[in-house]
Amino acid sequence: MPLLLGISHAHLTQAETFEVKMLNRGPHGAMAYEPELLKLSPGDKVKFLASSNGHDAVSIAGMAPAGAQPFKGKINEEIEVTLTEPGIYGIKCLPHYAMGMVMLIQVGEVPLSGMNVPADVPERAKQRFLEIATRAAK
Ligand SMILES: [Cu+2]
Repeated sequence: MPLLLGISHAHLTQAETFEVKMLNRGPHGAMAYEPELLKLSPGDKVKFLASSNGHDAVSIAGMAPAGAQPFKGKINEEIEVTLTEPGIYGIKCLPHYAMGMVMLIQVGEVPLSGMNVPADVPERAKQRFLEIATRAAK
C-alpha cells in the first residue's frame, strides 16, 4: 500500500489508485477518513477501506464539479471510484455525517479556496471541511 511514494515520474501519466481508511478515530478526532485530504490527477481512483466497522463513502451533492458521477457506498463496502472531472469533491459517511465524518478530494490543479460548502451541510461537517482546508494551507 505505500507503493505510491516511490513511483518514478515516468509513470505519472498512468492512473493511480489511492486508498482511504474509514476509521472510528483519526489523527484529528473521532469518525474520520484517513487521509482527510487527497490530491489526485483526473482519472485516478480512490478505494475506500473498511478499516473500522460501520462506515461508508458517499459523494456530497453540491460538492463535486459539473459532470462528476455521484457515488454511494454501502456500510462496510470497500468501493473504488474513478474521479475524472477536475474540481473539489466532498465525501461523507452517512451514519456519521452529523458528527463531521467528511473528507475532501482535489482533482487536478484546483485550489482549495474554491471549495463550495452547500448550506445544507451539517454544522460539524462544515467545521471539519474548514479544519481540513486550514491544515492543508499550513
Ligand atoms: Cu462513519
